[in-house]
Amino acid sequence: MNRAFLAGAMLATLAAAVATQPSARAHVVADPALAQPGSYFRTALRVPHGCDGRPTTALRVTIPDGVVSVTPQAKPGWQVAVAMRKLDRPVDAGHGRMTDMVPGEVSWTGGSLPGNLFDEFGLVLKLPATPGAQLWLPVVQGCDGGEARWEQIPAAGQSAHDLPRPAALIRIADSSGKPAMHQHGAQPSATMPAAKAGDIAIEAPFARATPARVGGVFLTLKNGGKAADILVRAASPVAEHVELHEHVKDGEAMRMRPVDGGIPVPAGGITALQPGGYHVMLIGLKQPLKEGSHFPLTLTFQKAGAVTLDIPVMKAGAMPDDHSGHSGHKH
Ligand SMILES: [Cu+2]
Repeated sequence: MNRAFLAGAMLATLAAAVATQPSARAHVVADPALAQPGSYFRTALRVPHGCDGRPTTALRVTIPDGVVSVTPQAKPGWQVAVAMRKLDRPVDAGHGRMTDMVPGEVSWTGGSLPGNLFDEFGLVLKLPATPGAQLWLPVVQGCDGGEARWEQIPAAGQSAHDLPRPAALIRIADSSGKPAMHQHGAQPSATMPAAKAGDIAIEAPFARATPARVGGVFLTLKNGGKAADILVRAASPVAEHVELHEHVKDGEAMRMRPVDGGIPVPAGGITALQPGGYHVMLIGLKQPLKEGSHFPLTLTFQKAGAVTLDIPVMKAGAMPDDHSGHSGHKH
């Protein structure tokens, strides 16, 4: 066999591989996709490209039955909306609260994502406590002069791989009792980022359980970038107000007060929000923070933008070293 022939054959194989790849990798998917039953689950819909090269200008996702609350990610340049829908009979929305209004659709509109770039649209969803369930999230990707409908749900015995336009999928871990992360072989650890916003990794977030109307959230911010950034704002649906606080010495006493101008995260540096120092203050809690529960918190950085993460509630008086940054685990 001569060299030119071999090279030609290899090129043909390569061309075939490239030609078949787009359908395999180009779907709109939820990532991560494996969740724990009943958890507040942070995921993102990844839009891998435009519609036939045209820019993406809208993304609409239908929220499946069993999801009682959703917090979408704020994205600069996009309007985000949650359309609610009314149920025939009320369901438990968590903490024993009953509701007949649940999220029906989340939409991001008004932006423009170039057809050759990808982006992610984040969501925190309160998932049903149904081990082994599959939640399909139909997505309509609107583009300049067209759309792509990712709405196909496989029938029994069918594989999503056989569908040209499958809906996004969230799988709820089975009843083995193991959290979803363990099933991927990953060990929870304090150095595993709970979330990332641009160059900022957010590690080991936790709140302390409290029966009071105020609570604190603690976490570590690591700036992997070459520019300093500032945590300018925090928000959560569990509290009426959320403030960024610091502890200062007032005579002999320590007192806390809102920080002036946000919490700095130096270029290449680490800023710890910990008891006795910087912290996120939840004021006017709508429910007591119960150990073992979770809630969403959105942090907004001046440069890195906004990110929503899931905050596990640890025992009253918990310190950063008490836990792994992963909910409910004691070591
Ligand atoms: Cu405070």
